[in-house]
Amino acid sequence: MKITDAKVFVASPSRNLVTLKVFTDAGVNGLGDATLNGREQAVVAYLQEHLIPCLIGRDPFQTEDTWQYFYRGAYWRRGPVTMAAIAAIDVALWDIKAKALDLPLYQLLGGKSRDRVLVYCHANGTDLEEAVDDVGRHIEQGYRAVRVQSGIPGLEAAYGIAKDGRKYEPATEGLPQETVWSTEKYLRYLPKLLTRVRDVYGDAIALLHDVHHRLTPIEAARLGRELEPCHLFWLEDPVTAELQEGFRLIRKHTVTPLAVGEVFNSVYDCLTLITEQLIDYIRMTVVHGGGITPILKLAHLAEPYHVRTGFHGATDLSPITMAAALHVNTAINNFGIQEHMPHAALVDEVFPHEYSFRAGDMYIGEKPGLGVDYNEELASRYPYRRAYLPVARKPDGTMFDW
Ligand code: GCO
Ligand code: MG
Repeated sequence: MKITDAKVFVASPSRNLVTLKVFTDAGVNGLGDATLNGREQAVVAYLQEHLIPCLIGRDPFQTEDTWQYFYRGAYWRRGPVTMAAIAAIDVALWDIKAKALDLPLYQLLGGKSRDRVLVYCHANGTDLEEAVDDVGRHIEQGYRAVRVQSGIPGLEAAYGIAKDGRKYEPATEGLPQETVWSTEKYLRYLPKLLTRVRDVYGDAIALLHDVHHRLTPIEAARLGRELEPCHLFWLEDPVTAELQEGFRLIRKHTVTPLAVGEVFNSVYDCLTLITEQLIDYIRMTVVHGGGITPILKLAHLAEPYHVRTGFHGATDLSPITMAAALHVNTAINNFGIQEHMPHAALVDEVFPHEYSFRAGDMYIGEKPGLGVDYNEELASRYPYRRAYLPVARKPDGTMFDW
């Protein structure tokens, strides 16, 4: 079998999504997600100008060699743009291989290790009461694991909070939205929020919270310690993670479980975190981590260190990435949890898929390949619109981490 062509589609069916379709001489096609929120066109150019010309004529079954060709074979390597582009190709090739063999993808990754995949949802509110109520609404929908975010008293905008009854979507058109962040206000408020949620809903629900990279290690250590009575499933991205050694300090002071990695794009970003058991859950996912080939290796590396997976699953990861993640989650032993932020109905229409949600779990289905299609005609009615993620500043104007 030979690859004959590859096309990149950029569409905005309620949000920007970049999709790669790879064609073969056997008539089997594969799909890959290449979306990098707020930087979409950089990945498009990387694919069209630099990778696709080298892809034509290759054997789609050689997933390992093709991955190494684009990663190891490149002098300038790593980084989110490069790795999202390589991921799109890798996933499309796995899709082709599984379709050609007439098997659901998970069968090629180790077969079934579980029947269903536990997911967590996002509950949020502009204040404590709203957030507490929203947790209840999600429990009613069947979720057994809930991430809670809330507006912070004294701050106008906070990460993860929906406005005007709409679903939360951080990227907006126009120039980047400027938000103000205060660590002091956040640290004073957060334990009250999570203590309240735990009191209202009891012990049976898994509770999660995303700090979104905004604390220093010692601040994160304080927060983790104060949250210990709440028995969180995890505290996510407590600090920016360029400095892996920073986690030693957090770990020394708290037993609150830690999750990190949605912005990672290489195993080297988390080698210390894993081998020194400084985290409990690794969140690097298929699209930003370079594809199924490296994510599978990462999961296997993490297994003996008691680190489980908790892949990123926000709406900027298309249904192709969700399906790929579910296949990996189904096959590996050290699966922990999967993030589930439902896509808009229009996105689900553009990407008809076999996976489904029931009573707090996702089910992957048995269709050959990934089990996702792409409705090109429908997508073409929604052209790309430039959008940016917000930026954050401290109250005195100093640039900060969003
Ligand atoms: C999460 C993430 C997202 C990111 C978003 C950026 O835990 O789901 O933090 O909400 O902010 O994916 O594009
Ligand atoms: Mg996050």
